[in-house]
Amino acid sequence: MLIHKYRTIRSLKICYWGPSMSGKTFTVTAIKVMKSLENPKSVFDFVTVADQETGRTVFFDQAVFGFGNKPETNEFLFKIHVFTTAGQKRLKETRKVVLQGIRGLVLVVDADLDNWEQNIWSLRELKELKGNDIKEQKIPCTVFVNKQDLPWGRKISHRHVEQLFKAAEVSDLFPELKGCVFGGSCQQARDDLEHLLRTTPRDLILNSKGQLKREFRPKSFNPLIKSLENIVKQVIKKQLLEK
Ligand SMILES: Nc1nc2c(ncn2[C@@H]2O[C@H](COP(=O)(O)OP(=O)(O)OP(=O)(O)O)[C@@H](O)[C@H]2O)c(=O)[nH]1
Ligand SMILES: [Mg+2]
Repeated sequence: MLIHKYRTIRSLKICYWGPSMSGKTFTVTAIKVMKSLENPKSVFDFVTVADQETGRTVFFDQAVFGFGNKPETNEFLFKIHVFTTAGQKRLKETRKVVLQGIRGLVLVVDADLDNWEQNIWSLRELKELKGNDIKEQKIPCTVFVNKQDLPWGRKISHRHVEQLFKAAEVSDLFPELKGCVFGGSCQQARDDLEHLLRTTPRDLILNSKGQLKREFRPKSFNPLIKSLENIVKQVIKKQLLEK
């Protein structure tokens, strides 16, 4: 019965939201790379459109990932469409478009203390553009506090998220943050993966199908992947309860 219910779920759209240069594109790219290494079939699509000079997103990035392996098949129960917004202030109109039809949000916080105000600005804009829908439809979120590789004294951690949400006056939109806040660094994740691939023999880290064995996934990838897996679980649970 449960499987039957799952089949009725169509594509689910998740949006990564946060200020420019907070690491949205980097995070989704890192997840795509790890999923491709562990199970290439779980990545259906990946498109990123960036300004050639600055590397900043000009419209959005899109990735389509498979989630929930059907037992003993190569198929997935869910196709998750992941979008990142273009964070630059001048691209507000594109963000409005990307927000349409979202079922869940990953709020990417820039841990650099110098960017505290940018985080506030970005959260306030989310409230302005989508606040009513988030409240009425109870759109869930996870929070990924990126750039934890920055030195102490220059960064905020996952413990400061409540304070940040209060300052941005968005606490009412996301009242239940417990267990949904993850701190990590996509730069660290990339460095750790590079180090693994450079220093460890392939036949040790790859299985007979040429896929990266799960136990070799660098730990630094976990907060990135968990913030997505957690929102996917929240969204699916919500959809099932609503049916
Ligand atoms: N130190 C550090 N820097 C990071 C990290 N993640 C991202 N950055 C820096 O931030 C830059 C921008 O990252 P992107 O992923 O392109 O940022 P974005 O949020 O997609 O930016 P927009 O597309 O403009 O919205 C990177 O090139 C890095 O220099 C991190 O974990 N640690
Ligand atoms: Mg981007």
